[in-house]
Amino acid sequence: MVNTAIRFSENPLLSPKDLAPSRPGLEIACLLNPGVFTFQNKTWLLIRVAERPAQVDGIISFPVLKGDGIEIIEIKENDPELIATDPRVITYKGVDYLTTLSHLRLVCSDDGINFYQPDGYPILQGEGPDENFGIEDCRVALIDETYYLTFTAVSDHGVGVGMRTTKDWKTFEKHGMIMPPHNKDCALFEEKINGKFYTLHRPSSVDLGGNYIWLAESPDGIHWGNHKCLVKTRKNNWDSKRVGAGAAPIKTEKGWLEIYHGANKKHQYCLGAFLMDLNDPSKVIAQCDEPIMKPIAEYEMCGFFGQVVFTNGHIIKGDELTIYYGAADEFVCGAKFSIQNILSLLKYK
Ligand code: MAN
Repeated sequence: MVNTAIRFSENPLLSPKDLAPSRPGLEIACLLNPGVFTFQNKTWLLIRVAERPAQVDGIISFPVLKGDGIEIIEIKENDPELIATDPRVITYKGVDYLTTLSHLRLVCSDDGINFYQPDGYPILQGEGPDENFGIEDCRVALIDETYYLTFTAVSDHGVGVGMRTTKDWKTFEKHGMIMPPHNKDCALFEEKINGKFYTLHRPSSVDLGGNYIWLAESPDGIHWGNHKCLVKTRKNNWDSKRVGAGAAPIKTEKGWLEIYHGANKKHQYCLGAFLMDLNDPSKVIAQCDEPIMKPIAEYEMCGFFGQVVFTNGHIIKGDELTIYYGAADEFVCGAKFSIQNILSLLKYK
């Protein structure tokens, strides 16, 4: 692998102990996968905060949203009807649950390294029956002075993409579920192309097909159609099991550059890149063979779910791309890349 990422020496930038839980009785288990944006000359992260009660021996307990409050579900670890092989999800009596409940929290920074939670901004929680297992992994796209938030909406109905928009980060307009289950990793292009909005997204087709990156277009950024499959998993490769878009595609003179995550059968999550035609993003013109970033640091190898680097937010300054990323599903970290360097690694089709 060509290791193109320069990790922040201050990593992890944020760990679960750095923020306060949202309610009494819960602990923060993971801080991960922030959406990233610039607002009022500061760098902001919209972090996924995953919470659960303090765990006691022999019992798995986790919260789900119920009305305005939460309900704690407790299951004995030795219950024969429990399948708990993945720390992130369990199956009980044939029903799938998440082991943590996630909300989205804003933090900001003057230097992009030291973040704090500012007063006067709300916590974004799941709302209603399509979000009762929480909201996760939000992408933030700024289009014509409106911030578009696209996040994973999880419930017992499935995993889909929810959307809210805001201009001031204090009041939000809800647009409901824009991509029904199973779908996630929805990253809007930050400008229209030939008058249309575009987005990348990741439906999953389990019986035939797989976990592939798709493109969709829209007249208004909310209602999506003309879906096209763009990037598939590659057999025996680092991205053989699933691929999903990171943040908004980056406009370069060579095309739209997308940083994406790929996972293999062993659930190792790496980052890669591909390039779309500037005028017609349904044409993928180049892609990297090798990852541009692999989990190697201790905080990426060991945590809530090890061997993971996952990004869904970045800041661009000239050639410098700063990604913020979730490490081992537990910490928020940062790394810098040269955009030209990433472009030079792509193989044209
Ligand atoms: C997967 C992982 C988890 C996430 C769920 C629901 O299991 O990405 O982190 O909570 O899907 O989206």
